[in-house]
Amino acid sequence: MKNIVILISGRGSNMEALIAARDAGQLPVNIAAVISNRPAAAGLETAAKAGITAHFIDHKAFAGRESFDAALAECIDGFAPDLVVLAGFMRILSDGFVRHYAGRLMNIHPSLLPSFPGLHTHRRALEEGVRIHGCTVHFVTPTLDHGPVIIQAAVPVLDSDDEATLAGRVLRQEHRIYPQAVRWFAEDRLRLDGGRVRLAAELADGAVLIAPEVR
Ligand code: NHR
Ligand code: GAR
Repeated sequence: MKNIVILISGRGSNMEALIAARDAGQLPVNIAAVISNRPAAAGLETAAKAGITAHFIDHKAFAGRESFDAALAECIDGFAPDLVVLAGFMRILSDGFVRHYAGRLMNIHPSLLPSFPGLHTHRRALEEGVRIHGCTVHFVTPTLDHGPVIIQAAVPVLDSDDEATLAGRVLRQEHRIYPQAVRWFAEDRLRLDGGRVRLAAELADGAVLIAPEVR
């Protein structure tokens, strides 16, 4: 079974969705650790209560991004993860960090990329007057919010929406698509093909079928 490490900064509801999928037998991964860059992240307590190793590495205790990223990578690598999952992680990561985890670093972003990379996506979607908004799971590359797309979900934008109602509608979809994307990774079904993600057909469980001879 593959090992994953989840990085959070706050509430951790996407992390909870992954834990719930695992508990329901729908996500065959070992959640080796949850790490936050914010000591006060509510998700740390949620993880600990679920029996998952929970650490924080306070980015404010470091002189710069490179030294924080080095400490973060050292902590992550102690768990030997096959996949690192950014779940509401709010620090931009340096090129060196991203290259170290190339092909095994995923993020969920609260917009339909390539629209609205960066922060405050729901506010910006409302300001632009778009009628369709959503969320994206992608592999992380050094260019912020531009890596290969794994799965997206779309939601309508209603006239009655404010930032909070729109964020809530998107978040419910995040909780569906993130476990799905991580499950595909766990099943070894994601392939990169010239910057595009391909999904392999469901594989048999590795057994060799020995059929009776046909006479
Ligand atoms: N790092 C790289 N190199 N590439 C990506 O695609 C990344 C990444 C790090 C995080 C998540 C991303 C999102 O989904 C993510 C993707 C933080 C910021 C940001 O501006 C932007 C995008 C994302 C995460 N952070 C501020 C910073 O200075 C801090 C903001 C805060 O602490 O509230 O790092 O949206
Ligand atoms: C989620 O909506 C996630 O997509 C977004 O923050 C929220 C975290 O919620 N991520 C970013 O904005 C990354 N910059 P959660 O902590 O409850 O999962």
